[in-house]
Amino acid sequence: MGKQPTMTEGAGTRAVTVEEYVAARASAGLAEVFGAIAAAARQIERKIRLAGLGDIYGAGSIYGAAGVVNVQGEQQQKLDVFANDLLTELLRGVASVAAVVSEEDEGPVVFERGSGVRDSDAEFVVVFDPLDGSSNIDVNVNVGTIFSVVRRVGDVVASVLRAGTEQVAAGYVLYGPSAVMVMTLGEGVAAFTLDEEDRFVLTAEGMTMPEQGPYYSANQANAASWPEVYREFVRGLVAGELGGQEYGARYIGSLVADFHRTLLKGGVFLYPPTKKAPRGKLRLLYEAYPLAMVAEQAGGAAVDGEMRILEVRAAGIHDRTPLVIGSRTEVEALRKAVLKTAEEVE
Ligand code: FBP
Repeated sequence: MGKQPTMTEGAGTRAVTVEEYVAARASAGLAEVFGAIAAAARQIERKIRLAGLGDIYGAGSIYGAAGVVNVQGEQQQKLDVFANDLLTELLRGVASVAAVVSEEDEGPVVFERGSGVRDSDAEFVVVFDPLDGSSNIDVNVNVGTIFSVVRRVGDVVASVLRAGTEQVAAGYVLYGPSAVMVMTLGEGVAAFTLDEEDRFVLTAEGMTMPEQGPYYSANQANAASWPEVYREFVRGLVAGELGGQEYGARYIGSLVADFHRTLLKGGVFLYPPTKKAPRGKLRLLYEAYPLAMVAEQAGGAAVDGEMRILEVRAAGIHDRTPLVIGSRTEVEALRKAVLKTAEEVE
């Protein structure tokens, strides 16, 4: 994980916050965006950490369904709604943000800027999955927030429906034993850990994903409904056919947690097309694009089976995609196998 980066100031050194890190490398407007995401993440982390106590302190449980079905047709969890409302409100307070697009909302939430804020100031659109891994919220397993920042070019929807290569920043916050924000501005990957003073401080820089890793991660209960090439790929991994590497299986069922392990340890996470979800289950704009940018910036790769995820164009803000992401060796091997199968079919 590398040396603990600090900022030398006078005689002493002190930790670098994510806001300072971004301000030193990008615009003040983007640093404010990260400030709002960090502020939301602090409150979400606290809510999740104390969630089990709700009943005891009579606050009522924050666990469970909110009784509303979201645009995905999923039962919204109370924590989904809490995280979504919080991120939206904190980003509304940032002048450089024109609008947000969330997994939980049908369409973009466009912020009406009062007088004194020029339209051009609102240069960003922030796209996010406020709480990823909903099925794990109530069982105290790691969940996360995933975010992507794009430049607004005229219409908000047109701005976010451009290729993933147009992202100016991306990342996620993992709410685990410690809360960690992993992000990229397009020049490498850095991690920030929530400290006792409630700040996200820099704990790793220039993070790289191993070229090949010891784990594959997939919901194998779906394997019978995967295209044959994916079943054959996993069989080959387990049989040690990819350069003799031995593989163990790991699947948490929270994308952020499964990706974070893959970033640190290497290997591959895959959510192939299934009979139930022939276009994949995971969402392109606020799950695949941001994680693909982090993966590539760390020397890894991400494809939809055939294409580089960052070059896939979305037709709608809630588009889904197959996702194969992780170390370059495994992802390239899978892509080659899928392309070969496609050629044979032609
Ligand atoms: P949301 O919780 O944000 O809807 O995310 C989808 C997700 O929970 C991912 O975090 C995870 O990788 C996947 O779905 C798990 O799906 P499954 O239960 O089909 O394995």
